[in-house]
Amino acid sequence: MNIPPAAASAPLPPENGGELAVQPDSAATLREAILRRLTYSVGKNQASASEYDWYLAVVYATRDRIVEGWMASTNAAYVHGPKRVYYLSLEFLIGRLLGDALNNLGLTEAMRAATRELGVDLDRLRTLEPDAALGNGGLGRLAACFMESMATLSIAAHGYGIRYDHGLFRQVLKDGWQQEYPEDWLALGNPWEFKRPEVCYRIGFGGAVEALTAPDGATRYVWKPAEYVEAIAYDTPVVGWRGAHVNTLRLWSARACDPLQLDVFNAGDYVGAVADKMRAEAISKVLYPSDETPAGQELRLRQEYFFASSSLQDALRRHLKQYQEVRSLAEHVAIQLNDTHPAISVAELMRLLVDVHGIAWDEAWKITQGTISYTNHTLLPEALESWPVPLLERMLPRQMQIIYLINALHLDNVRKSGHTDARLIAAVSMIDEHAGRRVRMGHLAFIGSHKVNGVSALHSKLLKQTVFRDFSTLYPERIVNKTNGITFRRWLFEANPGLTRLLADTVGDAIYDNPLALRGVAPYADDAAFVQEFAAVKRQNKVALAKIILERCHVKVDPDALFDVQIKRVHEYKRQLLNILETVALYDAIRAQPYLEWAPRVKIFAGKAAASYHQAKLIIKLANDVANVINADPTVRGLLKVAYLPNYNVSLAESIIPASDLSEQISTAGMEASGTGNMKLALNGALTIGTLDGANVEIKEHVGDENIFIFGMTSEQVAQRRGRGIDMRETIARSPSLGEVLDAIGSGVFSPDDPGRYAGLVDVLTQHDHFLVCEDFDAYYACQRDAATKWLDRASWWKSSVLNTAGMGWFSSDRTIAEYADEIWKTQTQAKG
Ligand code: NBG
Repeated sequence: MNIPPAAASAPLPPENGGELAVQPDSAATLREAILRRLTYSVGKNQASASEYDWYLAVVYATRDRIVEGWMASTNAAYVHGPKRVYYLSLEFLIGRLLGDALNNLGLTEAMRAATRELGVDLDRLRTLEPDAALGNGGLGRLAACFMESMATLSIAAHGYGIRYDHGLFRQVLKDGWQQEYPEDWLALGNPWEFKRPEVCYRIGFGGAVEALTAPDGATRYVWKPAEYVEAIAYDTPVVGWRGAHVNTLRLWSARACDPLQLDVFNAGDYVGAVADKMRAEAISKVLYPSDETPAGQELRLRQEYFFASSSLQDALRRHLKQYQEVRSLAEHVAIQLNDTHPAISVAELMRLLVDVHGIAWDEAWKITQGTISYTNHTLLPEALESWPVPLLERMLPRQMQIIYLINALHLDNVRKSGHTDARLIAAVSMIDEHAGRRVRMGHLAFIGSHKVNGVSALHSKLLKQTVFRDFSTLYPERIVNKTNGITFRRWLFEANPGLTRLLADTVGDAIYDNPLALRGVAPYADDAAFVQEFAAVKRQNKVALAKIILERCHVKVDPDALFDVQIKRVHEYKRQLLNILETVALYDAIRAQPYLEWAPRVKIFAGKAAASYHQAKLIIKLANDVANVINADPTVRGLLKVAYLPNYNVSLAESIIPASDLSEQISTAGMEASGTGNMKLALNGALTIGTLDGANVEIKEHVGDENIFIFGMTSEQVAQRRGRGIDMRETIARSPSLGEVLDAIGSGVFSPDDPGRYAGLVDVLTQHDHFLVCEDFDAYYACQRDAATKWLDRASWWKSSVLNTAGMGWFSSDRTIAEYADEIWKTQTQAKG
């Protein structure tokens, strides 16, 4: 085969769109490769090939270039024995892979040329790839960024998750109401993955535990599950920057052990014959929605155990193959639990070590704690998982026994260390006795880990003060911080090739490998020629987004207006409502004082609400109702437009982010663990308007106080304000503008078809404003006016915009991963290239 190995000893030329060096023969080689794949893998010739056939041929040709590097990386891990990292995550929000793969292999331009010669357009083909939406939001996207950074840093890592048949739902806005439709990313197959039917584990559920006495008098516990499901592996190679290292994302699909019950089928009950199969395979059918009601919880727990057990069995198998014994696991393996979803791993690893591999309890516990670490992603009480004890007892009886024993030993230790206070003991127990007995998965993950981390400095501090306060007293060294990051390959190089080119032309190619090199752009913030080009790139991106807005929202927007964006999951704590109220207040002000110099503004929203989250869906409807009224009002004279882009996903984010001027990060302080959209937007030159929450605090430190708009209560003030009650009548009485806005919304100005639609919503804001929208309103409104003033002084705006891009290098996920590697996993990273 004349395919060059992906592993490059010399750095490949930078490849980021535009006029980049293309090896004259590489386009020709690629063209041949595409044609070969079109013939032999797709089974078509040029004359009969559809666009999708071409897409497949291009993916296969690209994938071929990854595979040899993949094998080399996989073999190297067996030969050199670096510590392996297993990243266990129930979500991977990958988006599209073709752009990523080409970019990281340095083949974008060669492929563009090759496809052009074949009469097809690469950019068009890229849009045919469905978004792999195996996640709900930031947590899943973080896992995807981390996979790419781990490959870039040549860490021998595997991602483990579930291959959901249906990822996050497709959002349609019907008359402004969110409707959910199943997403079908696998409908046309998935050319990136390799099915590994031989990698198959039997996962048990239910049944009973038998205690057997061995000849030496020791007791052994044998779990006899009532039911088994098979976990089948599907592997996707993840190529790092410059193709130097390739890791594996292994996703599990559930399969019934028996395809059907033949006797039932032969008796004529065709549906009954496949009932067991349906039940088994339901495990990997759909991504579990976040913020969901208790319904379907049992299935969720089955998902968690299914993927935790198969991943651990697989990791142990690999370890045994390499080292022939399991005792050295903690020395060679680090397992990272992405939130509590995989927390049952603590009990399962103990079961595998003790029951299956015959390791004594105490040693097994040392191994488990030495291997596992856990990342917490939220302080929201409703998102802290716990499972009813009876459910665990029924579904996972042996694991429940193990949890009880872990808990008993843990509480013994607490007492022995002199803490006998009943409140503390109850607080650190793994069993919550309050509302029916429940197992606290966060506690289990904490106890089973050697390190626990939060995802921004503020979040980690609050973790120590709130959710894990008592644990933090008992184990002061355990909680550490790892501020999130984003992969610049996707969120700068691929999403914004124009800006990338300008940055590289200005400060050199170092930016491709060293994100901190972006600092070199800072001196150009006052350079008129540079700023003009910087602004021109932004404008071009805004023209492209304006086209998308016109197509999808039927709203015409002016690319020279300020693009003010809030793109994220819709949740009350993220306060899209605050943004909508400000929009209405601005609308009123523009009409009341038309003679003032208003900064023309487009408010852009995108985001999905959990299907069962009625309040969030009502907020989406309100944004759309407000948009309809404002967009249709001639007295506004185009000074304000509102657009709600439907079906927010990774690919849409890649179009919106490079075109944004102002980034809304306005959560109630103390509630957003980190945020990562805030980083993507600032990197692309958007100025943040935000509260001192999550990573906003650190963004402020890196871009400078002059270049960010901070408003509102701090997390301490939020706690104090809530302590005084959350009835806002007095607050509203003090703010005439807010009062008017609430009256207008509550009385149906924006919903003439149903004037009472928002009365309840306004009542909640007035009397039970848990997220303190009203309390922060005036500060937010004033801060928005500051932003508008700055926008009108364009030189000042662009200066801040450039300084945002220049200051964001630290937020590369390479930095985050290097910190995990050094301080938590104790594994080596390798320089890129
Ligand atoms: C989310 C937080 C975000 C954070 C991401 C990634 C969950 C449970 N948490 O603020 O809300 O950026 O995790 O850490 O989805």
